Amino acid sequence: MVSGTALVYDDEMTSHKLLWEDPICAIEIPERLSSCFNNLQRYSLVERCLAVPVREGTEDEITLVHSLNYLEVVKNTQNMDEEELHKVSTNYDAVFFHPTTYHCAKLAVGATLQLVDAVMSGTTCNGMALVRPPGHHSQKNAANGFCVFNNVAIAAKYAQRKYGVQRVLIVDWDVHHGQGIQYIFEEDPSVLYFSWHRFEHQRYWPSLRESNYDAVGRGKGMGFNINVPWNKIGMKNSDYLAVFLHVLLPVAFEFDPELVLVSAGYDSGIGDPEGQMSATPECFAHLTHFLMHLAKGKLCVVLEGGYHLRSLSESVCMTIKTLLGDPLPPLSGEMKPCFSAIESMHNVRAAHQSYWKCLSYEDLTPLKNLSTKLCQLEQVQTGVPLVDPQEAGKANNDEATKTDTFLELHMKDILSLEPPARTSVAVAESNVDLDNGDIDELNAIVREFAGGFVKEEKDLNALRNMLAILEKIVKKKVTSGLVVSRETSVSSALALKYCHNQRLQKVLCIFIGEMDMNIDLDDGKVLLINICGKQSEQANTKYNISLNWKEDAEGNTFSSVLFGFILPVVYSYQPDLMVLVVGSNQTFGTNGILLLISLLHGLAQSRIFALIQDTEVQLLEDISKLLMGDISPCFGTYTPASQEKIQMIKKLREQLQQEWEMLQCSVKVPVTEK
Ligand code: X5A
Ligand code: ZN
Repeated sequence: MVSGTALVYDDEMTSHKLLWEDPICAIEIPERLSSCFNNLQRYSLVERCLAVPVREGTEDEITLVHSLNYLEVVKNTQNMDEEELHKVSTNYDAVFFHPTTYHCAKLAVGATLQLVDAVMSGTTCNGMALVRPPGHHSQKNAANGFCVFNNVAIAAKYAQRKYGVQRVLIVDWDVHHGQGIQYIFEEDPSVLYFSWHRFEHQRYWPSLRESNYDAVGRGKGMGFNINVPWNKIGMKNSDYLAVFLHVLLPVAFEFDPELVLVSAGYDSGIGDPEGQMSATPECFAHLTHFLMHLAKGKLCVVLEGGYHLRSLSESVCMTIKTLLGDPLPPLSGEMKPCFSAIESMHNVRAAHQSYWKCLSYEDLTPLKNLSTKLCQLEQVQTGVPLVDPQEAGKANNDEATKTDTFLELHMKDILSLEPPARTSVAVAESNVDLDNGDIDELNAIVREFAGGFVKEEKDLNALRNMLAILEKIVKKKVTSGLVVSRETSVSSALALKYCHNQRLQKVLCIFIGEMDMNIDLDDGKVLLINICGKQSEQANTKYNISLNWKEDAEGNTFSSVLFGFILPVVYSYQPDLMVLVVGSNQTFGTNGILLLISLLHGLAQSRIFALIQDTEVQLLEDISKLLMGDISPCFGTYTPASQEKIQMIKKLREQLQQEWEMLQCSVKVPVTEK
């Protein structure tokens, strides 16, 4: 298995800087890079990565995307004086040149390609390149928006040429639209480009018609360009998560890329003066974690924007920690997308439903009257007071300091939750170390709740050992545990009872297979999701959900139910502990179970207690390897789910989206408006 994380960085890229007064470009400063690196050092993350040296990108590499003519223009800036540099800069929108810009821009390209080489050659599994100047706005013939050469676009073409990669996914989580990348791959179905961006009905820079959701690509590339416009500022963790679950991930799993590149701008994070969004650093850990499940983990993250130094550098650290395999802090904030985000998702899903099987059968019509459009009209009518630029500058400064203070505390909070050593694996027959006092307590629970089942000393021993493992998780001595059971229904009921006695507030129990026992649900303290091949007679309720799912023999259809239903529900619930049971007659398939467990690592600080039926020998081996981090994810080839399955997910979403709000991804349009 390939492991390890590459870090590509060189402080030479800090020499490119703005030499004159320009309020628009003033935020793209060298400290953006150095503060990221310093913070990585503070968290001792640098030494955990493989240091990969930078190099200059060659002319052949740069012209994979840019014209020779434009390359010459940039090259000529090397020997210019300030006046000439200023003059060339004014030929472009929001760009500055410095005598070292050409060199730095070549290093930014080369650093990105070094990262692609490390990952594609199998030297490391994933990695990040910290580069300046950024790339995603630059175009064949033009610099734009602080960007000179399009690092990520060049990397995609390079990987295709050098390694024969067929499909590349580019995820652009920068708060600006990477129109440069869109233009370059618009007609190319081999590169899927996804971008979310502040849009505000085209009022926000770069204010392009083609940044809207209906720009889906052209010619053969139709369906391979996904734009999610944000029509409001203040988007938060749950809005970003919802778009990943309901738009990007289902499509990305269907696309099945062989390499994932991230245009990683952190101006979409809290405190950024450009983005004005509210996503906190751990949100980027979750976004990264999701993407690590594609392309056999081949993930290259490349810095783009990000202008609040503290927010930027904390978010970069969260990204790299996640690439290294550290457990994820829980995602903070209310788990409910805002209405404007739901409208955006609705429209993107509508625009793409004819291109992607995972979105077909949705029967969505794009919304014409967006709620935010009305708001803006009202604002115009009532006359919004004009802001004095000096006052606005002060307000911005206050905001930035407020975010500094907030992040100082917030990072301490979320990182103090770091779980202990990883996994304790035990089979039921083995003896587990117990403190003397605990034995009596555990014996008592077993007698009380499973007395009828215990026929021999062996059974008693097995259940007691199971509880001992569970206890280690509850008392935070280990992160996860695995137990083999002869009778999963009895064991899981007992385990849940134990959790209840321990006063755990929220336990998620996912039971895969046939459950032949009623688990007594204490309202809200347990959320039970039963996945089995049989239709349940009982109607679904908020805390007791039954999913009838039979995985097809070949391929995987489970990603649709994972992203479309299970994860939204589970993220809405935010459990403290997860109990995963694999009983007999499971119909979810090994790959489905492995992907589920792997994705659940983003919740409950990775605390997973797995209970496996003793007949499932192969699964037992795979799950224990997965829990110990010994296998890299590979979840079988995507097979589109049947119409019945997608209709079922849609129905479940409609049924439960008032209770579990992360399920919301479309707007009910009154019949009169259709
Ligand atoms: C890379 C990046 C932003 C340019 C903003 C110009 N560019 N107003 O974030
Ligand atoms: Zn940006």
